[in-house]
Amino acid sequence: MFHRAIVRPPAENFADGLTTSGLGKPDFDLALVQHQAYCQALEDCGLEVLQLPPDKEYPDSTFVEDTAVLTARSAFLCRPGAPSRSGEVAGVRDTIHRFYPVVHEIQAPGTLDGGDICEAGSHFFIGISHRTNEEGANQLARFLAADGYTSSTVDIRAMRSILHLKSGIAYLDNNDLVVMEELAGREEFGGCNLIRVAAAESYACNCLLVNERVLVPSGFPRVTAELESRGYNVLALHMSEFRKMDGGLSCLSLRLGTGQG
Ligand code: CIR
Repeated sequence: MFHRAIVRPPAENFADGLTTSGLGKPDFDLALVQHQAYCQALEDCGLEVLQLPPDKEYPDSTFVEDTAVLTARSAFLCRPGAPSRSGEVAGVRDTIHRFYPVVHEIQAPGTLDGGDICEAGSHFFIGISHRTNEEGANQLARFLAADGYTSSTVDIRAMRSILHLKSGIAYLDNNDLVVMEELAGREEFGGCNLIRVAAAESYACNCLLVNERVLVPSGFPRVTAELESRGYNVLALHMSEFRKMDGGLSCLSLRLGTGQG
């Protein structure tokens, strides 16, 4: 169960962030409205939402998930792989320290983005991407092992369709893993119940279980229907402006579990 989330609303120069989507320039006012609805949804799921101030120095800083990995046992400050985002970590450090007595940090030459880390029960899938390198993955794996977790890596560097591992997978409950068709054959996921998502709806792979609800981006009826048919209580949220900047639902928050902070 989660009881708190850390978010950072987009700054007015949000459109200057990194993107490969080709979907056009995001509308800042609409992004703010969508962000507010996202925060409201988290509150409706029972979370206290801690809003950090918008940070114009880092146009991608609304994607706060990439700056840290939070588990029930520890916190890890990331070392983002995009040079333009490396300064974002300093902006969450104090907040993370407020809630965790022990905070580990990924060290150079390791790089690691939170979007590449998928917690699946007591196991973690760690994406090796153009943002997270093997050194960063190994450092995190060692920290996780010391905490009693297992982990495995999933190399997505050859894929052009996704930025981070969690752009293509989401772990829900009961060993259910939402997975894009392109990743569904990977043996790394052999132990999970796969909920396969066709290419046309693959953006909806980045969905998010928050207590009793699953947040999904709106506009993906097949994924929504599939999750509902499996008994999930789905809540659809408009994400168009964040999608234009390659961001998904999970990227917009850091979630803290019961017992932390
Ligand atoms: C970036 O390219 O870093 C941002 N424009 C999008 C980051 C999305 N974050 C995520 O998937 N965890």
